[in-house]
Amino acid sequence: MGGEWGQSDICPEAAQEWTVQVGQDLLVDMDLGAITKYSALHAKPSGLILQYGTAGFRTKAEHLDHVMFRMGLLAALRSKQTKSTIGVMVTASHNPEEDNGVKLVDPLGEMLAPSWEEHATCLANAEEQDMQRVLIDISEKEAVNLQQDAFVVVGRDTRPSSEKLSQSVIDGVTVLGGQFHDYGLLTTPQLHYMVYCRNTGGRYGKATLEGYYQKLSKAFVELIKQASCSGDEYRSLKVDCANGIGALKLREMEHYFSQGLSVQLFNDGSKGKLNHLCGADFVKSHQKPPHGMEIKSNERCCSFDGDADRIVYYYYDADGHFHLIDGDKIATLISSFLKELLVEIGESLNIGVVQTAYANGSSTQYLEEVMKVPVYCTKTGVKHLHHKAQEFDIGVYFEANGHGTALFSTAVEMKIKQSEQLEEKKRKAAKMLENIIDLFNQAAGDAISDMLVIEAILALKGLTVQQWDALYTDLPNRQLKVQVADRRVISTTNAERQAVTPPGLQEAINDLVKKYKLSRAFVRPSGTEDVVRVYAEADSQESADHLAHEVSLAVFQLAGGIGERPQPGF
Ligand code: NG1
Ligand code: ZN
Repeated sequence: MGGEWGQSDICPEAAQEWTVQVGQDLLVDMDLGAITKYSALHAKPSGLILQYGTAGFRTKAEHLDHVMFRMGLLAALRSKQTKSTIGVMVTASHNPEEDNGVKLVDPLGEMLAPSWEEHATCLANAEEQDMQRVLIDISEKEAVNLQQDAFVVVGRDTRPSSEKLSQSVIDGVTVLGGQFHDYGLLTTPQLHYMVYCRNTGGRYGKATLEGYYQKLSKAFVELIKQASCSGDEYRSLKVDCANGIGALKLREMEHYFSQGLSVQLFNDGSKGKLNHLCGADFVKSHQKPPHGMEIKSNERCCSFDGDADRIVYYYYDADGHFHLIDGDKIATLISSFLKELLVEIGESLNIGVVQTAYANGSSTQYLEEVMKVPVYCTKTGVKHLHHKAQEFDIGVYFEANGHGTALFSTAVEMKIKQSEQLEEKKRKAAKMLENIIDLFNQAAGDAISDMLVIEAILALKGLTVQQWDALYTDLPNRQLKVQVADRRVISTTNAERQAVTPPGLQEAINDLVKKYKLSRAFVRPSGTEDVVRVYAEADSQESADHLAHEVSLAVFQLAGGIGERPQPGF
């Protein structure tokens, strides 16, 4: 779009002001007339303020049209600045079907850089008449060469609102002269994968769904071939797809890997509502199985979340008890396996596990004391974990909710290349590691990829789901939400494990924690919902529940609780 300044709808006073404020070049390079015209078609409801949170913008879908258009604009700017393909994903993950959201994906498939998150918030919240100024400010601050080409790839989940909203993103990209590729329906991690492939000249893989399916399935089938028959011999798995995109993509993919694993899909979107009484978030937070799935004792089952970037496993034992295997136990299985492989290859490469404050205390203890693997704690949100994991030769990161992956440094890849000269046993282990690396989605936590990694490891180690679960016993825990007038009154430190404000809150939590054995509790404002989250663990479920309730009351009293006081019982 090479239009000129001052066309159609821009008010002359504003035009004058711009001419003084911004260099002539910017005026020529940005078709402000077109931006104004299109922006009016995606008008911002006046007064609406949103924050680029832990995973982008998220709220009721009907409030998001202007945000989508503006994130299209921003993605085009980011693409021009980085001279790379940028991704935009339209999804609200595990949130209810009526919600939606958007996040930008940076060149190596990573979450958007923090300074650009701030730009995103400013741009999304600018009132209509200020939007252009904010856009130009960002371009100036970030020294964006507007003549540079822009390329943006777009993906969306299965929400009814997603198709129209992704079209608004595309409107934003094109009004800044950007090119785009609309992948249509994709899981969030598939979009991250596409961005990574496109910006690494195809070295990571082919930026198509076929490329993704083939890369992962080939690695998986190779691994399974090396497994001797023990553990759960007939490899089959029940998958709850949260009535979301995971069902569509797993169905497309299953025939690629069916010789190694047979999957049975539930909550595939043909009847139920997205994330309603099912999916990884439901199973993890309620610590019970999803609706719509029949489970026999000792059957291995897993749940994806609504955009298939999280996974948790579970089963019923012979006595009818439900066992949840969450992200912590997944990280333990994976890091133990990788560590053993390194030992077999005889390499001194380092390995680290990254968790958040939500990691169960037993998992941290097991990793540090039994596995002798160093563990690090970061703030909630995968971008923090991902960043920390990049510091290791092999960095395994998982949130307790099942969002995570493993990252491998170039040093690891070099060692594998050199393994040709090694003796047979070491060479075999190196080959295994090579396939495991291919099977992980290193751009983002990925339910499909993680599921195949877990299935491969269980097969290779000859482990049943019960044996995996028995690695350690989780401390009973409870998560609650408290409504407050303004959750920003709570600030935290020490990777969110301690509250700094409001005054007196941390002291109150300390006193409560002292009343219980093996206990721990913390609070933090959510980055995706307008609530304060409370976490507590203790030696029994009753104690964890009591502690969580007492901490909720402290939050309610000291941090401006609104509505009904938290009630005991769950
Ligand atoms: P918030 O709402 O900031 O707690 C939640 C999850 C995060 C992360 C994001 C993005 C918990 C306690 N929090 O963030 O781990 O996954 O959503 O989806 O599970
Ligand atoms: Zn998700």
